[in-house]
Amino acid sequence: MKAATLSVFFPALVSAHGFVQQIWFGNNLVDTWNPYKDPQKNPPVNKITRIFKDNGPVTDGRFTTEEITCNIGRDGVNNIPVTATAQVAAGSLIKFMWTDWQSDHPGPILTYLANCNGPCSSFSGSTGNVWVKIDHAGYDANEAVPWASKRLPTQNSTWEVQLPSSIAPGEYILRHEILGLQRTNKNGSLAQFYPGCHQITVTGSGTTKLPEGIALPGAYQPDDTKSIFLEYRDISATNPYTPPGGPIWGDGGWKS
Ligand SMILES: *[C@@H]1O[C@H](CO)[C@@H](O)[C@H](O)[C@H]1NC(C)=O
Ligand SMILES: *[C@@H]1O[C@H](CO)[C@@H](O)[C@H](O)[C@H]1NC(C)=O
Ligand SMILES: [Cu+2]
Repeated sequence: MKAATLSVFFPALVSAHGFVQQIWFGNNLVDTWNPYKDPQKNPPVNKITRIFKDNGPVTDGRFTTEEITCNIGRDGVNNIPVTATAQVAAGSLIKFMWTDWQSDHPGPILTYLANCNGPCSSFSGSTGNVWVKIDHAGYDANEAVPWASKRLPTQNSTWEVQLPSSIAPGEYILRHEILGLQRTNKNGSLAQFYPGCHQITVTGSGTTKLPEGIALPGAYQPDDTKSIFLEYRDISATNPYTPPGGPIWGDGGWKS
């Protein structure tokens, strides 16, 4: 009874799902799209985050569609560009502040950049190999809590990523995502992707262009038993995990 009442008022806190509610861009804290507060606002808010409908995941049957690009939109309309961007210097430390993240979602945390090649307000991101991974963490046996997403509750639901310092100024989408593997065992249960797209204007004097990356939708496939459909309890120091989306790129080029 009490839990049901609470869930009406605090859906993000009670449910075992989540989204990024604020981001530190260097010393600048920016509120991102809140699907429980922002739709009601009048006049409408203009946040840096492409609108998504709730704190739930993009699951099987959906993650091969454009819903994976920037999460599931409202009223069946996906991946609509916004006009706002957050200004951030190349090389800055970015801190993604998730809603209170429950520890029952073992899996990787992934962050990508796409160059909007002009204003992000006229760039989709749903086609082409435009997504370049700049950070990922999966299962690290050297950590006290090996799964990246299970470490979130131990660090105030915060995840830090360094922007490459060599990238050319301009508008980019910063796409940050958790994949929950708790139900992706061999019996065909559900993968849970929690992506979000945040539009940024990178400043600085860098000259490096992003290389070719991966396509979303496209790179995540239902026959992927290496990174998406597996029994997470089988992963260990001797049976390592490979996050989906390929290698990481940054200053100095491609890394593992
Ligand atoms: C922890 O996260 C909350 C919510 O995002 C934030 O308000 C608070 O400042 C954070 N605390 C620290 C120490 O970073
Ligand atoms: C998968 O299904 C089989 C047959 O129903 C069952 O024996 C097995 O325990 C299940 N495995 C998992 C990981 O749930
Ligand atoms: Cu969940």
